[in-house]
Amino acid sequence: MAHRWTNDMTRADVTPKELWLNRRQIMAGTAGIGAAALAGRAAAQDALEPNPIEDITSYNNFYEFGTGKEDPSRNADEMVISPWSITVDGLCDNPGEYMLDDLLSGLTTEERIYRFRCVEAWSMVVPWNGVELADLLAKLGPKPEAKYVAFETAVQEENMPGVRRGVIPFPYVEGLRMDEAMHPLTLLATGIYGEPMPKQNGAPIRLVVPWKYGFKSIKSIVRISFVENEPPATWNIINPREYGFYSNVNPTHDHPRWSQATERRIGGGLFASRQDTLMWNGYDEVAPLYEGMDLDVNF
Ligand SMILES: Nc1nc2c(c(=O)[nH]1)N[C@H]1C(S)=C(S)[C@@H](COP(=O)(O)O)O[C@H]1N2
Ligand SMILES: [Mo]
Repeated sequence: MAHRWTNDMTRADVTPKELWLNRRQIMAGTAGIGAAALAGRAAAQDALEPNPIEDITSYNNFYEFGTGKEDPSRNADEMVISPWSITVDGLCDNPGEYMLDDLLSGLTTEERIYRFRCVEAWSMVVPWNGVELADLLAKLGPKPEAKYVAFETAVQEENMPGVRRGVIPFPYVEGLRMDEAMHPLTLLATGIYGEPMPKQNGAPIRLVVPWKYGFKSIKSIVRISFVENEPPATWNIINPREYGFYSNVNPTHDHPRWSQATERRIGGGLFASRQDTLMWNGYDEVAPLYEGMDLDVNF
């Protein structure tokens, strides 16, 4: 276990399911090109190369702790994460206030290396561990009328300088359509590199939706609600013209103020250069969820 997440991890070190997921990512990103061309293609080359933990924990967005990329690593230490309870409410069979451990008991822990793409056009590769959101939702028993799942972040005013300054409206809220929430790629992550989730990354539990821009991946979750109608989402409330509810990674739909065609991979080294952004962030298997939708309207 100690060596599982070293940076020179080989294919032999990853679980079969993960290997399968990552192989599909690579194939999705390189359809139709040969081995030689593949070697020259950064997006495919780095698909399995996670960023070092130092990158992942020092360049963050977590506005509860300030708007600067270094504010979360500087300020998140004050957040109290134990005990942690989550309120489950709305259209489900098992609402209630649960201690985090009880909520997760019996669920299988997964290890997944995912590309992570921020709407600001930077990206990383992060080795998450956590549970499939689908497994938890199944345990909570969604009623047929539940069409969406809504999430809410903790507000600890005394421990969160960004909340005290009111840099954006809090609590931070997000939501997914039920089929997005049930997709096997969608994780509730409880750690990185096999260690408990660092506070600046959303301890003790945060969402990870790898085909959507980073802001959909809400941190430090204290409420999960099953609802009938599209729930509010923080960036969509702040600026609906720039941030839609779906927020699927889409290189052909530019943000009004900048291009989404390329991205800058955070971190030094060989792959730090700009690279093409892939449709669905490379996770083509989600395309059927949006069949028949106009992605320039439902952006
Ligand atoms: N509660 C909360 N969740 C949040 C944010 C935030 O400000 N508050 N920022 C989002 C944005 S914009 C991004 S890019 C990711 C960053 O996750 P990371 O710091 O783990 O890279 O968290 C998302 N989740
Ligand atoms: Mo972001």
